[in-house]
Amino acid sequence: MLRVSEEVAAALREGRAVVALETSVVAQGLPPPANLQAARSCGAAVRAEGAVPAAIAVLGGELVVGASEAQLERLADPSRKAAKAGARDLAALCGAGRDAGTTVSATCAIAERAGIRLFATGGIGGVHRRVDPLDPPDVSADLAEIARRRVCVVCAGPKVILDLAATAEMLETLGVPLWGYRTSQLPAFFTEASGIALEHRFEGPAEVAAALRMHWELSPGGAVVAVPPPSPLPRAEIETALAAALRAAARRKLPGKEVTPFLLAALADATGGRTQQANLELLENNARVAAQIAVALLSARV
Ligand code: PSU
Ligand code: MN
Repeated sequence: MLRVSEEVAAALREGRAVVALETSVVAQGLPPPANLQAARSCGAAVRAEGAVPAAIAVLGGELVVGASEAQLERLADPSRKAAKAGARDLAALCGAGRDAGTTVSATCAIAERAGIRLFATGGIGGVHRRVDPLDPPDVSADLAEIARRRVCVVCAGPKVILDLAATAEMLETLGVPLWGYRTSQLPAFFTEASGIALEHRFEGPAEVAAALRMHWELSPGGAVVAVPPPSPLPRAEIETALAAALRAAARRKLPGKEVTPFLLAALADATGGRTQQANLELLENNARVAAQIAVALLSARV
């Protein structure tokens, strides 16, 4: 059912370290040329740590694991209008022969199926803030999917556009471990730490790998490793820009899937592109940490 690249298939067969990468960040999360740049720098960061990157995407109705440079270029081209795939969209998009970037939820589903245990992204989706209390609740499918897939998601916490405290609570409800990587506070994507305390902190890849091994003896589900961003932006400035962006999003009555890309683009505009630069840096950093954990995990079967 999966179209696995030769390189990724060989790595999995030989028991080498593999890191899944999502492509909604390429197709929807970042504009060109940053989107392709992000895909390339994450792939290179994974390789530099001795692991094999596996960019996951839907291309021409196939579930691709290990997208090529040409395939990434195709997803990064806005004129080709790739869809945004959550896990529940995969079967329909394949039936229709479409191209799509995979969100965290879709990437988790496909990575698990491929037997890939580590997955790096920027910031996970979560519980959205509500501007108008009459708006319907908007909770990213990422959370429920992480909960049911045997995948470790390495990220810089939930995206700062979200209700961070509610997202952390929801992960608790779903039984998803939320581990700080060299931090005791929940990171908040490209801003300074959230102030939300994390109960469990790890100092290096070997410790995370040992905890993952144990977790997967106890539970079939996923875990979240939250890594502070390398160049965080000041919280107050981002919150001010975000308040305006949230009001603009509410006025436009955007359909659910368009909310996250709209807010990220609005923050990039409001900060003269600084959020975008910080986003690129944290994506690459997360890819590096995920690769280190994937390598550390090789010393035991999971
Ligand atoms: N990380 C980024 N930028 C992004 C995303 C993650 O740095 O754009 C994507 C992920 O694919 C995530 C999705 O799954 O945004 C969440 O979208 P939503 O809130 O609509 O579920
Ligand atoms: Mn949503």
